[in-house]
Amino acid sequence: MNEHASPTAALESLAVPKLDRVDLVTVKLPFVAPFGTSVHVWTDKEAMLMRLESGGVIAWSECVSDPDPFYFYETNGTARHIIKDFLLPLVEPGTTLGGLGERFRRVRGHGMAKATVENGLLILISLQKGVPLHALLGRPAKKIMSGISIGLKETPGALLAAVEHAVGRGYHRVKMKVKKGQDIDWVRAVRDRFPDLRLMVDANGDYSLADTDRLRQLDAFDLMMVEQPLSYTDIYQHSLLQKEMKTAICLDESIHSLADAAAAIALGACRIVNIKQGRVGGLLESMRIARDCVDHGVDVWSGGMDETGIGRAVNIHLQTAEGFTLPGDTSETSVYFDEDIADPPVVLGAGGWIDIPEGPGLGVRVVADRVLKRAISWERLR
Ligand code: OSB
Ligand code: MG
Repeated sequence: MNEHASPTAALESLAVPKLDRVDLVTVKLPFVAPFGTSVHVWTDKEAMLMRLESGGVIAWSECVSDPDPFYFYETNGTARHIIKDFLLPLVEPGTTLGGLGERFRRVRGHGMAKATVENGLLILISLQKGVPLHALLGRPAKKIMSGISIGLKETPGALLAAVEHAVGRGYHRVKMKVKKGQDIDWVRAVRDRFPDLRLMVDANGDYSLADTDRLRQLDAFDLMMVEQPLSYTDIYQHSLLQKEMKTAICLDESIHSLADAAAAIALGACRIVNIKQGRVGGLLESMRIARDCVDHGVDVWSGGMDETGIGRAVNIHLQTAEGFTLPGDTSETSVYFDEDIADPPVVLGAGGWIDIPEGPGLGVRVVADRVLKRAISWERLR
C-alpha cells in the first residue's frame, strides 16, 4: 500500500492497550458569556469526559455532545448509553484500532460516542509511547491557525464590539452566527467596519431553499463561506443552492462520515468541509475525510464544540493532518472559560498562531482539583 492510499494505515495497526479502569466524569463549566446560535443559547459547557487507566498511565478524552439534542442528535445521555452498553464491551486487548473500527461499525451512527473511545485510546497509546498525539498521527508539529466563532448578539453594537476584540487579538478569521432575519444587515455592519477581515457566517441550518434570494444577498460581502445554510439532514438541496450562490458553501451538521463527504463533493453541495472529529466518529475518520477532500480540491478546517481544554487540544493536534488548509474554530480558552479543567490554556501567539502544547499525549495536564470542583457525576464503567 503506498503512502497516498491511506493516511490511517499505520494507526489502524496499533494494538488496543489493556484497560485497568474506565470512568465517565461529567463536568459543568460556566461560560464567560452565553453562546447564542439559531438553534439554542448555551450558558455553560456540560462535558462528559472519559478517563482511561492502563498500567499506571491515565488518559482523558472528551465527548463533544451537549446535554441536549439541539445541535446534533447525540446527547451526553445517549453517548453514555452507547459507550457503556455497546462500545466499551468491544474494547479488548489484542484488537487493533482498525479492528475496533470494524467492530464499531455495527453500531449505527453515534459518532460522538465512538470518537470519545477512539480518541481516548489514541491519547493513551501516545502517552504510553511518550510521544505527542500529532506524532502518533504521523504528523510533524507546526503552528496552528486560529479562528473564533462569535455567537448571536442582542445588538449590532455588541456584535461589532466582539468582532473588534477578535481582530485586536489577531485571529486569522472571524465567524459570526446568523439566523433568518438577523443576517444581511448584521453582516453588512461588520463588513463596513472591517473591509479586509477574513469573515464567514454559520446559520446552523436555519434556512430553506425558499430563502435563496435572501442567501444570495450574502454574495455582496466577500465572505470566505456560508456554513450549513440549509437543514442539518440535507446534502442535495445544498447542491442546488451552491449553483445559485457565488459564496462557497461549507457543510457542518450534514457530514457524519467519509461517505457523506464523498456524496456532498460528488453532488457539488459544498466547496468546503468543516470536520468536527467528534461528529464524524474520531480522528481516523477525520483524517480519511480530509484526505478525500484534498483529492477533490475541497478545503477543510477543524470545527469546534466549545470544548474544554481536552477536546480543544485534540482539535489542535488534528490540524497537523494533511488537508486542514483553512483556519478553524480554534480560539483561546478565555473566549469560553475563566478557568478550564486543563492547563495550559490555549492562547494566541504572535501573528495569531497557536502552538501545539508540548509533551506526550495531548500535552495538556488535566487538573484533578478542578475536575473535582466541576464534576456533577462520576461513574466507574470498568
Ligand atoms: O455550528 O460550529 C457550530 C458550537 C457548538 C455547536 C455548534 C457549533 C459551535 C460553534 C463554536 O460554532 C465552535 C467553537 O468555538 O468551539
Ligand atoms: Mg457550524
